[in-house]
This record gives sequence, structure tokens and C-alpha cells, in this order.
Amino acid sequence: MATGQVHFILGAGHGTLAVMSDFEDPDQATLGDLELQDRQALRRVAGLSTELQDVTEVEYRQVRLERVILAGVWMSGTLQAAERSLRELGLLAETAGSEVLDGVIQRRSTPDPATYLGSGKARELRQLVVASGADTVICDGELTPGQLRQLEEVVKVKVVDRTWLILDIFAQHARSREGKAQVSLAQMQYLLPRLRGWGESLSRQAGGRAGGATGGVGTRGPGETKIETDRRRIRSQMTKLRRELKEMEKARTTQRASRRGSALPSVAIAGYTNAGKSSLLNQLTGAGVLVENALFATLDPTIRRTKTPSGREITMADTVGFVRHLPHELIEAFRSTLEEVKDADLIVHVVDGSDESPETQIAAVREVLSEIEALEVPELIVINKADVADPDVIASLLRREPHAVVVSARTGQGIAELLQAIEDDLPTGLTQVSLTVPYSRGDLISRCHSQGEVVMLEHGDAGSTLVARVPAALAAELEDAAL
Ligand SMILES: Nc1nc2c(ncn2[C@@H]2O[C@H](COP(=O)(O)OP(=O)(O)OP(=O)(O)O)[C@@H](O)[C@H]2O)c(=O)[nH]1
Ligand SMILES: [Mg+2]
Repeated sequence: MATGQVHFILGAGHGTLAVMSDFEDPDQATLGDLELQDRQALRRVAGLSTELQDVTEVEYRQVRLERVILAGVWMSGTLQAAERSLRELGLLAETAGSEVLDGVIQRRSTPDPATYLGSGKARELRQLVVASGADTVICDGELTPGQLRQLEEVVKVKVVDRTWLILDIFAQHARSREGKAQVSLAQMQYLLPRLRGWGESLSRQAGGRAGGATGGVGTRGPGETKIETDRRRIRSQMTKLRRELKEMEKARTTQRASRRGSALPSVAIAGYTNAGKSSLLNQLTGAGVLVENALFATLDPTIRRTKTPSGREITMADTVGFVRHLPHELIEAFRSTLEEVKDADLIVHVVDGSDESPETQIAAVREVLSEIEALEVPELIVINKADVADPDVIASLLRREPHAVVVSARTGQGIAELLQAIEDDLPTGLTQVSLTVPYSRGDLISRCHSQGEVVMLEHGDAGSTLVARVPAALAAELEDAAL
């Protein structure tokens, strides 16, 4: 394809993401099902939110992502990869509640420093916007504040980037107090340097829209002073959020420490968004957490206890999904949540075997794992959705990733093997001790027999001398009691 050519890949109405519910029998409703119904009830209704007038800039960005055109720059790799990236952007947009009208990809060595797409292509995009009646352009990358502003000047509708879109989805899906605070912090961090650009084009845009709007963005000309006030307000809110998050993090660390104290080995289910992590947790533990054919359905970790085939108790955590180019602001803000993954004894890395390119999902997940310093944790690859995946794709994945189990969280295929593989991969968790305890602590000796392995036991004058391999918590008690 010649440099600079615009490539259309998504026709009008293409690929509307059906929001599939796995929920059929109302009597079987789990908490996750109820949450899903709730979420669907709250989903944006196209056209409705345009009536909102008195909204802040942040809300304005959120409520008006409705009829969108996608724009990407194809810099390297195959055309298929570029198209896949834009299709994924389309899914993200639909998850955020937008209707995707069209998509364009421009072949360029680098994005245009001024307008992201080249200036000629940006003007063509403007025509497409007019012809289709789009109200937003979503670019497949992270744009500088200047690029956002200058592209808005050309296309004359709002321009947002992939980062903001992902932040928007997270904002819609956040449930817990901590999750909400984390997302707000990430949004503000992203927004702060971009406030000015948006303010300027907003005032111009609003002028041309719904003339005579009373109050709201249309009449609130964000002059320099307003922007300064906004910045100050955002900064002080960020400070407050950081403080609150620190408090919540303390509580979480204490919880985690107490779980550690109970010495149960921990498994974290991680992986690409929509790979089936929550379905797998449900299948393995009957947790009943929310499952949805949408990106980033899960934001808060859910932790459940379960047993391995030999009866060993373990904890399993469902975690937030990853995506290519996960915004750095989000990784930062979710760092404490992601610790769940970093501190695990084993990462069960779920990949969607029916995806177009599961190996790029694996690579994207490992990139995030490396960013949160979790690469040292042992990893077990779980190729999910075997019921619908192409057997050839699974076979080639297994060649690349020999340490893997093939399962279907939907049909239960491979789940028993998975549990066995988890058991085999977990550290034994036993610590060797060699000490003498008084006879009065016969209880400790019997716990050594029941919870670990006694290697040697001798009864001397002072007490029982023993060498044993026991769980860490028991080892600590033994040390305390030792003569
Ligand atoms: N066919 C098939 N579909 C599956 C399987 N496992 C999960 N799904 C579907 O895949 C979609 C996503 O499943 P989730 O369990 O919500 O995925 P997740 O990884 O938790 O996704 P996020 O929390 O959004 O990152 C849902 O529509 C599930 O019904 C499977 O083994 N086979
Ligand atoms: Mg999930």
C-alpha cells in the first residue's frame, strides 16, 4: 500500500458487539449475574446523554463518546496486525457504549507530530465525519495534548485517544471504593496536561452546537483563569485521592498478610481482557463472579479458597485484565491491586485460544507482568475456550508454550488437568526446622506429623529434638517454643 493511503476497514454498523449474557435461569442468578443486569441497565442510551448540558469537562468527554470514527496509524508490522488493533479499538469503543461508524488506517512511518494523521488525511477524515454524522474521532494510540487539539481543529468534533477510551471504560466499570479512586486518579493524571487543549477547542465547538444552550459547557468559556482554577482543583483532588488510596492499601496489605499468615499458597489468574479469567474462577471455585463478553468486565480482585486434587487448600484471585498498550496511568494507579499478581506463588495466565492472535495477547500480558515486576513468579499458561478454538491454533500455541494446559471454562474440559497442573507447580511451601521443644509442647509435634513431614524425632532429657519440614506458620511457632 502506498504511503499515505487511507484504508477503510470498518463499514457502517459493522461488528456491533453483542452484549451476551450468560445468565438464563433467574433462580440460578449469582451475584455476578445481578451485577451484570445492573450494568446493562445503566448502559448509555444513544442520543440521551446529548441532552445533558451542565456537565464538567471530564463528564463531557465521557457522555459524548457516541457515534464514533476510528483512526489509526499503521507504522510497522503487517496490515493484518494494524487492522486487528483497530478492530480491538472498535470493541473498546463499543464496550464504552459508542456506536462505531467507520474506521481508517493511514500508512506512515510515524504519526504526524501536529495532527497524528497527515494533514491531507486529516481533512479527508473531516469529510468522513460530516458524511457519517459522527460526533467523535477515536485515535488508536496515545496522542500528545497538541495533537489532540490540532486534530480537533481539523475534524471539528471531539478527538479522544485509546488511553482515554480505556480510562473511560474503567470509570464505567469500577465498583469498589478503591477501584473508583484508582480510576479517578488515573483520569486526572491523564487530564492535567491536556486541560488547556481541550478547553480551547471545547469552547469553539460548543459555540457551534445547540445555539443558545443555557449554562453548561456551551457558555462556560474556559479562559486562562478557569483552566488555572481547574488545574488547581484537580491537583488538590489528586492529593486527596492518593492519601485515601494509601489508607485503603494499608487495609489490603494487612488482609494479604493475614492470608499469608494462614500459609495458603496463592494463585493469581491473570491474562488478556475477555480471555475468560472470571469464568475460570467460577468454574474452579463456584465463585459466581461477573462474566461478560465485554472488555475489562472485572476490575476488582475476587479471592476464593479452593482445594487441589490432593486436598491442599489454596487461594485463587481473579484480577483485572490486560490489553495492548494498557495506559501507564492505569498501571500506576492499579499498582496496589496488581500486587495480588506480583505476590502470588503461581500465575495462571489465561489466553483466549479462539482469538485471532493469541500469541500477541500472551506477549502483551507479559509486557505488563514485566512492568509490575511479576516475571519472576512461576507461570502456567492456560489456553481457554477450547470448545470454540481452532485445533491447529491450539497445537501451534502448545508448541510455542509447552508449559500449558488446554481448557474450556464453559464446558469444563481440561479443568481437572488444570487443577493437577496447579498443584504440581505450587511450591511445597514447607520449611525445614531442626530444634528441640519441651515435652509440654507435644501438640506442636503432633501438628508436625499432620501438617508436614517429620524427618527425625528423638526424645532426650530436655525435650523432643526433631528435624521436620513444616508450613512456615508452624515453623515460626516451633521456633518460639524451642529450647
Ligand atoms: N466459548 C467459550 N466462551 C467462553 C469460555 N470462557 C469464557 N467465555 C466467554 O468469554 C467472555 C469473557 O469471559 P470472562 O470470564 O468475563 O472474561 P475475563 O477474562 O474475566 O474478562 P475481563 O474481566 O473483562 O478482563 C464471556 O462471554 C464468557 O462467556 C469458554 O471456555 N468457551
Ligand atoms: Mg473478568
